[in-house]
Amino acid sequence: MKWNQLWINARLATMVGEVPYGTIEDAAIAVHEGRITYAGPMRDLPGRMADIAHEVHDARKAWITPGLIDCHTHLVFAGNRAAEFEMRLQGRTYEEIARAGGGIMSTVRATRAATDTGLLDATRRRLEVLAGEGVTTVEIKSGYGLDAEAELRLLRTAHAAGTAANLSIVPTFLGLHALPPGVDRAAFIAEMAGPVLRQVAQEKLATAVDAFCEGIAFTPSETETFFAAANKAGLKVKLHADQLSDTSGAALAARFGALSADHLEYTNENGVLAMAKAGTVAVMLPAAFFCLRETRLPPIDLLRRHGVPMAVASDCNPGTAPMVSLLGAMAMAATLFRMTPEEILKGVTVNAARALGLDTDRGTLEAGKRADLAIWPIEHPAELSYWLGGLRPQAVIRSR
Ligand code: DI6
Ligand code: FE
Repeated sequence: MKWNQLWINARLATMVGEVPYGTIEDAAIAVHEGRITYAGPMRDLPGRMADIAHEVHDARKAWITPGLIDCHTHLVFAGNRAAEFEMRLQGRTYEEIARAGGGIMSTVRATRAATDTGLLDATRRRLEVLAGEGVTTVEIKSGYGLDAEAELRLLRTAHAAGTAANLSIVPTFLGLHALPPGVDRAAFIAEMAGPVLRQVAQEKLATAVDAFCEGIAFTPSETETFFAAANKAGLKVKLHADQLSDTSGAALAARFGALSADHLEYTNENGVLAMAKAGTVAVMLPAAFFCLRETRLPPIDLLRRHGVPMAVASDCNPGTAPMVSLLGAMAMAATLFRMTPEEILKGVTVNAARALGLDTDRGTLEAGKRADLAIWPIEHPAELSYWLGGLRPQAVIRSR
C-alpha cells in the first residue's frame, strides 16, 4: 500500500510521550485516507520515499502540530453587544446588565429574529476565521434560543455551518443558559430536561449538554435535574462552573462524570479533587476573564498538583468573549493564567480532544489518529502562545 501524502524534514509536536511537546526532530509524517499512518523519525521510514507515498512534501524544518481544537464556543448567534460593552466601560457590571434583561437575553432576542441564512452565514464565517488559525475541530454550544424550536434550530445550524465550512464540529446542547423573562422556572427546566433533550438525543443533534450554574442563571439543584436527564438519555455533560462565584459547580460536574468543567475561577480545592477523581478536564477560558476584568484566577496550581488535565478554549460569544481566535486565547492563557506554552498547546490538542470525548480519535500525532494537521512557520512551539496576532499556519491538512 502506498500512502496518499508524506511530509519529510519536519519537526513534530506529537503531544504524546515524556519529552516536551512530544517532539520528534528530523521527522516524517504520512497520511492515508484521512488517517495518520506514520509519525516518527525519517530514518525509520519503511522504504524509499518514492516507493511509499504518492505525494512527498519537504516541510523544510517547519513544525507540525495536531490540528487545533477549540473545545468551548458559543458561535451560533446573531447581533452583537457593543452597547453593553460601552455600559461596562462606564462602570456597570455584567451581572447588573444581565439582571436588567440585557446580557444573554439580548442575544437571544437577536438570534431568534435572525433568518436561517443570516444565522448560518454568521456562524460559517466565524468557523472560517478559526479554520484560518489551524483549528480543525470546533465545539459549538446552543443556548441563545431558549425555547424548544429555537434551541433545536441552533444545533441544526451548527451542523450545517460545519458542513459549509468543511470543519469538524461538535455540538453541545446548552439548554440551561438563562431563564427567559415571563417563563416559569420549573416549567422551563422540565421542558429542556424532558422533550427538548429527548429530541436532541433522538436526532443526534448533540453529544453532550451544558448548563450555566450561577447566581444569575441556574442553581446547582436545577443543574442536577438537567444532568440526570442527560445521563439517562445517553448524553455526556459539561458545565459552566464557578465562573462568577463558588457554587461547588466543579464538584457537581464531577459527580455526573462530566467531560469538562469550564471557567473555574472560583473553584475550591474540593472541586479540584473531585475533578481529578472523575477524570474531568478543566477548560480555561482566559478571554472571558480578560473581558470581565476578573481578578480571581482559576486554581491553576491546584489543578496541576492534583493532575487535572487542562484545556484552553476561546469561549467565543458576544457577551464575555467577542474573540474569534483560539491563538488569542492561547496568548491570554500564558500571560493572564501563567500556563506554560506546553500546557497551553496540550490544552488545544490532546486535552481539548479529551474535553470533547474524542481523545482516542484526535488531538495527537500518532498512527491511527485522524489526519488533522497544522504546519507552522515557527522556530519553536512556544511561539504559538507568544505572538499576539499575525501568526497563521502555512498549511492545514483536514481529514474529511
Ligand atoms: N458564561 C459565559 O461566559 C457565556 N455564557 C456563559 O454561560 C456568556 C454568554 C453571554 O454573555 O452571552
Ligand atoms: Fe461559555
